[in-house]
Order: sequence, then C-alpha cells, then structure tokens
Amino acid sequence: MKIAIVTGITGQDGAYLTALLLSKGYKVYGTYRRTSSVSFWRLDELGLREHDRLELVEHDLTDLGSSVRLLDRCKPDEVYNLAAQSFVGVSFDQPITTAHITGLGAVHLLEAIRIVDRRIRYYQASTSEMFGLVQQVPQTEQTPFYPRSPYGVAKLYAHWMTVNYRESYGLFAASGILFNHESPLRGKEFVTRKITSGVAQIVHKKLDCLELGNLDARRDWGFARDYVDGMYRMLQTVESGTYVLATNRTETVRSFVTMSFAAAGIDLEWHGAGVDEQGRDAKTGKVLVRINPRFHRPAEVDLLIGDASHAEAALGWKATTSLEQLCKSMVEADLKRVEHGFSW
Ligand code: NDP
Ligand code: GDR
Repeated sequence: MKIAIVTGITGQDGAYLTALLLSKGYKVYGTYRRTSSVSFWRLDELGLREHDRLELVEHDLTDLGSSVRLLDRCKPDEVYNLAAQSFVGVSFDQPITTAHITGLGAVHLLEAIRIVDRRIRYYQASTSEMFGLVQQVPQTEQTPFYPRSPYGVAKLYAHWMTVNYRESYGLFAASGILFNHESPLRGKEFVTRKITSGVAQIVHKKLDCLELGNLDARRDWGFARDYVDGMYRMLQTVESGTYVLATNRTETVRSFVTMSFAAAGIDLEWHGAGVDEQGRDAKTGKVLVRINPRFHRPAEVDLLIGDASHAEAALGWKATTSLEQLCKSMVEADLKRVEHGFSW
C-alpha cells in the first residue's frame, strides 16, 4: 500500500486531495497544527473523518525536528506540502509569520526528506501569485516572476528551494504553479466564497449588503477537485518538474459577483465608479454590493490567466469544470448552509 503525507489537511485542497488518495488505495497521514480547537469540518463534509486508512497527526511546520520525526514515523512514499499561511491579504500584516510557514516550512520538509529518505517524492504547492505584476499573458512555466505580496515572495522562495533540492540532491521534488481554484469548501476569507456566502445570506435576509475591495482584479478560477488531481499526477511521472495548472480563462471579481447573484435568481446592475461603485438589485434598486477600501491591498495582482499546455502534454491534465458550474455549485452549497444554520 502506498503511503502519503498531506500537510494542511484541514484546508480546502487537503480535503479534496485526501479524498482522491484514499480512493486510489493510499494510506494517508494528514497533518494539522496544534490549536485549542482544531476543526475538521471539510473532512466531515466529504465523509472522510472516520476513514480507516486516514490518520490525523499533529505536526509543527516551523520545527525541523517535528518534520524529521513525522517522516521517520510515517515512512511515506509521497509528501504533499499544502500547509501555508495562504491568505494574501493577511501576509501584508504578518510578513514574518508568512515567511516562516509559507517559505521556510517547505524547506523543513525538504531537509527532512534529505535527512530521512531521499526516495520520498515531494509536492510543493506553488502559486500564480509568484507571477504578480503582469510580465506576459498567458502565464506559463517560462514567465518571469514578480511577486506583489509577502505571501507571493515567501512562495517564490519555497518554489526555488524545491527546484534547488531537485537539482542539488536529486530529490523528486515537483512544484505545481496553481492558479486560483475554488469550491464549496473554500475558506470564507477568499473572495469567491465571501461572495457566494454573502449572496446566500442576502437571500435569507441575514445580511443587507456585501462589502468588497477591488472589483477589477482578474483571476483564472478553476475547481479545486480538478487541481488536486493535477498534484497527484505530478508525483507519478518519471522525473520531477514544474507545472502550471490553470483554465486559460480570466474574469473580473465584478463578473463573479454578477454570476453569483444570477445563480440565486437576482439580476444585479452596476452603478457608479471607483469607491462609489455599487451593485443594485435590478428589480428593487436596493444596494446589495458596495466598496469598502479596507479590502484593498497595498499592492495588487491585476491579471492572472494561465496556460496549462505543458501539464496537458506531460500529465494528461486539463481543467474540466466551467466557471459557471463552479459558481452555481458554490452558491447552492451556501444557500443550503445558511438555510440549515451552519456557520462555515
Ligand atoms: P487553505 O487556506 O484552505 O488551507 C491552508 C492549510 O494550511 C490549512 O490546513 C491550515 O491549517 C494550514 N496552515 C495554516 N497555517 C499553518 C501553520 N502555521 N502551521 C501548519 N499549518 C498551517 O488553502 P488551500 O487548501 O486553498 O491551498 C493549499 C495550498 O495551496 C496552500 O499552500 C496555498 O497557499 C496553495 N495554493 C492555493 C491556491 C488556491 O487557489 N486555493 C492556488 C495556489 C496555491 P488551519 O486549518 O489550522 O488554519
Ligand atoms: P488571491 O485570492 O489573493 O488571488 O489568492 P482572493 O480570493 O483573496 O483575492 C482574489 C482577488 O479578489 C480581490 N478582492 C477581494 N479579495 C478578498 N479576499 N476579499 C475581498 O473583499 C475582495 N475584494 C476584492 C483581491 O484584491 C484579489 O485581487 C488566492 C489564495 O488561495 C492563495 O493562497 C493562492 O496562492 C492564490 O489564490 C492563487
């Protein structure tokens, strides 16, 4: 039986990747950090919590000894490093914490592999945030990096360390440069889920108006379940490499808002510009969306659109879910959650 470690199992991708690996017969060790109240709601939603091939293990990503002991004890074939301080907005307020977890955390695992067993295959969760300021579109594995946030910079460090351990010590170390991927299990701090849960609360009269930041940012949004399949494929090849996963379609935050209200049967009209821009219900004229500058970032990534041709050719991977399907599934899930009084 193959053995995998998934760090960050309590997150969106951790839950979907665990589901995939269990379906393929793996034994999965999922790591979580110690807190006074750990939440496994995503594993519960997927019905995985009590799976007999899943073991949840406490692990501190900032402690090398913790990573060495983890590998020594679990003896994995594959390590998927998904744990990170993953919220770009927070990284501006907590740049050092972000560097420790998102940047150095990866190196602790790479070092642990180097010490414990160099045959262990490693996946690094890299990101389109590393492209940052637009250099060329669509972005590919060859596009120059220019990160625009402490998160992007920390991830770029981890990416280059992954490449360096591959080249220096011959480790099988893959780096997946994944563009934004969303799902009903997305955290509510990220814009898509903030929007779909906001729409659901507005429909159920628990919220009057959704407050957002930059509506002009463009993102290449895919479905998380498709993307974890790409991660898995990256560790099944003969040699490790770097791969972009993306849909090759970009939309503004504004159009995701319009799409989300439409999925709940509300026709939204836009009025005004800049911080005075508002989204109003076309029937009643009620303001349902307004701008709050609090959600603007000190430096923004304006445009992301990825070209995943390399992943398609080398891994047989392709995004399969349209943004309309994805958005609808998120709105429907949030409508149900609000209806049943669930808070996540
Ligand atoms: P989530 O924010 O949903 O999950 C992040 C995970 O990291 C959680 O399990 C979280 O644990 C854990 N974590 C946070 N801080 C720490 C810490 N100090 N020590 C240990 N674990 C910690 O992210 P996603 O699932 O969406 O993303 C998975 C990975 O992929 C991340 O590394 C992210 O940066 C990267 N990525 C994500 C993309 C996306 O669009 N989703 C795109 C490209 C890259 P806890 O529950 O305790 O907070
Ligand atoms: P991102 O995702 O920064 O791309 O990082 P997020 O959903 O947070 O922001 C996307 C864009 O929406 C704009 N925006 C807002 N964002 C949030 N969170 N809240 C708002 O109210 C709001 N209003 C407008 C943002 O400015 C931005 O332009 C995600 C994370 O999953 C990273 O971990 C991952 O690496 C990248 O995607 C790829």
